Amino acid sequence: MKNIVILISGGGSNMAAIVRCAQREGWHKALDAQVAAVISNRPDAGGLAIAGEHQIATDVVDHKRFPTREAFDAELAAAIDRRQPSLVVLAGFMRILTPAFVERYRHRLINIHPSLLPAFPGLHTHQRAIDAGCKFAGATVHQVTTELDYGPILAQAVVPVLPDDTADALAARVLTQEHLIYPRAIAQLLPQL
Ligand code: NHR
Ligand code: GAR
Repeated sequence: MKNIVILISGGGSNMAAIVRCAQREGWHKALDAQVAAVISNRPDAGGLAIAGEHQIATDVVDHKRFPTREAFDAELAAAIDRRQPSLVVLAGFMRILTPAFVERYRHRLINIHPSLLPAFPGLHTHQRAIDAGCKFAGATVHQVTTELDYGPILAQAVVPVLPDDTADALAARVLTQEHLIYPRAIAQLLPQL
């Protein structure tokens, strides 16, 4: 069985979309894969309750309890490794990961970023796209490398930026597409793992 571990920091709507797709498409049988655990760096992340409703194991590794990024990442890796993962999925996970962590999960660590990479890596992508006058925005699923928001691209979705768009309105439009492309990208990747 290929175990998928999903890392979240907030609402977990991408995580929920992946879990629902796995159930709907029967990944257990069709892909010999399951979402084995959801891990949050924030104890109050809304996604933890959603995972619980689906009887998925949850863990919290609170970054505020660790003096350095290295110490946090070591504890996070220990929590992940307990689930014997084939794939580690960042889904709205908001802590930058150290090179040692990224190396540990090389080729089995992926992220979804709310921009059309390589445009707008980092934070506040929607406002930056609006400010730049972009006519289109979107989301990117990519393999995580030590360079932030940079690894090989697995999938993208495009949405229009509308006149008088706000960052919130654009974010919601992008998020709808994220929920479609992230489960698809994972289902495509799993047979190669
Ligand atoms: N780590 C590596 N090494 N490479 C990537 O591509 C990563 C990563 C960790 C997270 C997600 C990413 C995004 O999709 C991601 C990709 C957080 C920040 C950030 O600056 C930047 C990019 C991403 C996630 N975080 C602040 C920090 O100091 C904290 C912000 C907060 O806690 O709210 O870590 O956009
Ligand atoms: C998503 O839009 C995701 O792409 C983005 O945060 C949102 C999380 O939503 N990720 C980042 O900005 C990473 N820095 P969710 O918690 O409901 O999936």
